[in-house]
Order: sequence, then structure tokens, then C-alpha cells
Amino acid sequence: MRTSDDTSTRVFSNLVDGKWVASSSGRLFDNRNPADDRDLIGRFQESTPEDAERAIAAAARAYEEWRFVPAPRRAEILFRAAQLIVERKESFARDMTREMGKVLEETRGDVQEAIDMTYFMAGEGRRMYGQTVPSELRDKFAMSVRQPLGVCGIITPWNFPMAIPSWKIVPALVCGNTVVFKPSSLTPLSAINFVKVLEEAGIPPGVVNLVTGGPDVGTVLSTHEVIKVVSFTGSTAVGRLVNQNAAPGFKKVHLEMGGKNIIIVMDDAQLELAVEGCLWGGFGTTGQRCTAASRVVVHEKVYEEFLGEFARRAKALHVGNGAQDGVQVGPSVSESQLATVMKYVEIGKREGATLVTGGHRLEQGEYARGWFHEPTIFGDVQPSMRIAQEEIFGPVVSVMRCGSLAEAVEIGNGVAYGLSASIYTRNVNTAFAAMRDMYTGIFYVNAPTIGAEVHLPFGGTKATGNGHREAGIAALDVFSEWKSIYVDFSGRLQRAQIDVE
Ligand code: UN1
Repeated sequence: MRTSDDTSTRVFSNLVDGKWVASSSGRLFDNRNPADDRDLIGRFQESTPEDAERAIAAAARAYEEWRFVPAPRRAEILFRAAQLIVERKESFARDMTREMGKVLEETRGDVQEAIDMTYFMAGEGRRMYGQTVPSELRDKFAMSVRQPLGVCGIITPWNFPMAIPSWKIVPALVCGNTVVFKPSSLTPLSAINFVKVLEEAGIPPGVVNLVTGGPDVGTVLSTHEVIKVVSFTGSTAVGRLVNQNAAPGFKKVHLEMGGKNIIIVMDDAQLELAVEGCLWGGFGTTGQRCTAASRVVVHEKVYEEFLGEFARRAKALHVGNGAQDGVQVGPSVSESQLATVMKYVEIGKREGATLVTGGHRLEQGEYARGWFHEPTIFGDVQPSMRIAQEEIFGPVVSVMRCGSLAEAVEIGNGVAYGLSASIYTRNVNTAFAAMRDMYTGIFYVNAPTIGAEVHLPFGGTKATGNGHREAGIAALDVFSEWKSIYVDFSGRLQRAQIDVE
């Protein structure tokens, strides 16, 4: 194992060309616990465009070797990495809760998702199926194979600090690409934990490079001519910028952006189950998932009953430091994220929605040093209200009424985004109609909008994405491109479409 930075000083480095190095800026940024801002987790490199360029150059050099390593051998390294994450799951989860706030049970899930993805993609090292098809000509052989593209720029958010990097980096590697990785500045420790595992598992120098901090790094990753693929998860505004930056160079761009996901509760739903699902979908991860159920539309026949129970249960959720037993909802990730939540609560009140429960920042006693907010539910929400249209990314759920499935679907689809949706019903016909008619990338029946598994495609329609999917074998399509190969063994000229007799 190569030595990395000295964590006892709590100063962390970039990884460039297999070496842990300081940024050329000489500057560091602080990473603090959102449950307690006195808790300084560490200081990380505030990187410059020059750091990013060095990392890209290293990745380009490493690509010339890595692409020739047989995919099953690349995969062996990834299997080892997965095993190392299994062994460190608890400590990685604790680091993650400390740096971004979600409760331990959920950070364990985040690390588990990285384990699952790494095992799944490592398995692809021995598959990566192409097609073998008959040729229309007699002595000719036809097939397609996946080829890597080169250096990939990976830009990831803070809400799934290990899972989402794994969704991108692992398929990139198994396909034979090399990587420059810029994690969110709110969760650099989880990124470093992941990259160190890859390094320790045997990923060669330069194949994975890590550059923390600074929006300028993202700009370099989305514009530099050597970068062939940019994979980004984050806000729609930044995703649009990444797309624009990458367009002149015809880069392959994979974007995974916002959501305004809906749970439909029909009058024949098992109400207790629906309430449970709405609590988990709306307030799990403090509502900070792209897949969060920030909208619920309830059939008018059961609206009052549902809302009463939903509010009662939301009020009883235990908010606190996610590292403590029994806490169900952690803080918002940062002061500015909390400010966004509070802004939307005001908007909801101004728009005339009924504040059913919550609505306040928590700042007394144990909450004094963190970014806590009450789980908040608005009722009587109109579908056109901003709280029903815009992504809030916090513990705020908007509840609406409908009179039929058709109306619920119209409300459901009536937003800019299309990531996830779900329905609670006991009627199989209703379930299948909703499954067909909700225009989203993910759909659930009798389960909330969160909980995607790593072996199916993940992503959304409309402003959520740009048509690509991550996870599942669909992820291979982002990080490889097809080459169709024809082998003529006739010893003469055979002409496709011409020699048809
Ligand atoms: C995200 O919200 O950005 O399906 C990812 C889920 C998780 C992944 C969420 N497995 O909610």
C-alpha cells in the first residue's frame, strides 16, 4: 500500500498520478459537521484549474496502459475494492454521518449501495456482452463490442457521498476508462475513503485521480478537450452549465439532476402502509434525495384520514444528530440548504397552502449548533404552487387532492422533472395504468419513490436527465461506445446491399 496523507493532522490531499499531493493554490477549506458546526472534520485541498489539468494529464497517460488490461483483470481489482468496503462499512458510515448528517442507518445503506454497485459492475468484467449476428453475406462474420472512450470527468453531489461516486467510477473503470473525480466540497472525506479503497485494491497510479474543491475544477472537467465523458449528478442549474460547457467539444454528457417525485394514494390503498411510505419517502435523508417524495396526491375520499395520520406520524419523528441512536431525521446538510427549506416554507404559506405540521427551524438546546428543521407538511396544496413544482431538497412535503387516477396522473406529470413516482392501491388495473402513464424513469407500486437497487437503470425524464441512465448495465452505455466489426473471410470483394442474389 502506498502511503497517503496523514489523517492525524486532519489535512487531506488530492490524488494525482498515484500520489497524494497538495493543491497548487496552497489553500484549504474546512469540512464541518452539519449537526454541530464546532466539529471540524478535516481540511481539504481547495484545488485550482492547474490541479485539474495535471490530473487530466495523468489520467490520459494511465489510459494508454489501463485500456489494455483485460476487463476480467480490471474487475478483479474491483472485487477486492468491494471486499475492502465491506470490511470498513461501519467506519465509512460514521464518517459520512459526521460530514453530511444523515442518520447512521442510512449512511450504512449508502456504503452498502457502493458495495453492491462495485460487486455488480465487477461482474460485468466477464460479461460486457456485445452482439454476434449473422451477416447478410455468406463468408462474413458480424459482431459488436464495447470500447472505452478515455478520460472521464466525474462530478458528484453530497447526498449520496459514496454510492453516487461508485455508480460512476466503477462502470467507467470496468469499461477501461480512467477518471478524474471531483466530489462535492461538503463530502470530500467519503470520497477520499472510497478512492483510498480503490488505490489499496490495486488500481494503478493515474487511473483514478481525485481533485477536491472549487467550481473552477468542474469547469475544467466539463471543457477540457482530453475529457471524453462527463458524468454529473447535482442541480438542474449546474447540470445545464455542464452540458453547455461540454457541447462544443462533443463530449458525451450524462446528467442526473432534480426531481419532484410524487406518491399517489388511491381510495383503495392500505392507508397505514401509504403513510409509512410517505414518511420514509418524504423525510428519509431529511428529504435530501433526488428521489424524495416531496409531493403526495391523495384521493379525496381518504384525504382527511390520510393527512391526519401522516401529520401525526411526522410530528413524532425524532430529529437530531444522525450519529445518535433513535434519531430518524438528521439536519440539512448546510446552512444554505436550511435557508432554502425555510424560504420554501414561507413561500408555501404565502401561496395559501395550509401548514399542517412543522414549519420551523429547530435551534434550541441540542439543535443550537446545527442546521435542523421540523418535518413539515403542507395540505390543500394546489398543483401549480411553487412548493408543488420546485425541488426543495429538504423535509417539506406538499399534499394535494385528486378525484380520480387520471387527475392524479395529470398532477403527477405536471412538473418539469421526471425521476420517480409511486402509487398505493390494491387494484391491479389501477396500478398497471399508473405504471404506464406516469412519465418517469422509475416507478413503484405500494412502495415510496426511494429505494432504487443498483442492477436496474437509474435516472429520469424531462429536466431530470438527458436520456442516459446510470446503474444496471445501462451504465455501461455511458462509459463505453459501440464498435461494429465485420470480418470478411471470403477472399474476394463481397458487397453489402449489392450482392443480394
Ligand atoms: C439520489 O437521491 O440522488 O433510490 C440517489 C434511492 C437511492 C439512491 C438515491 N438508492 O433513493
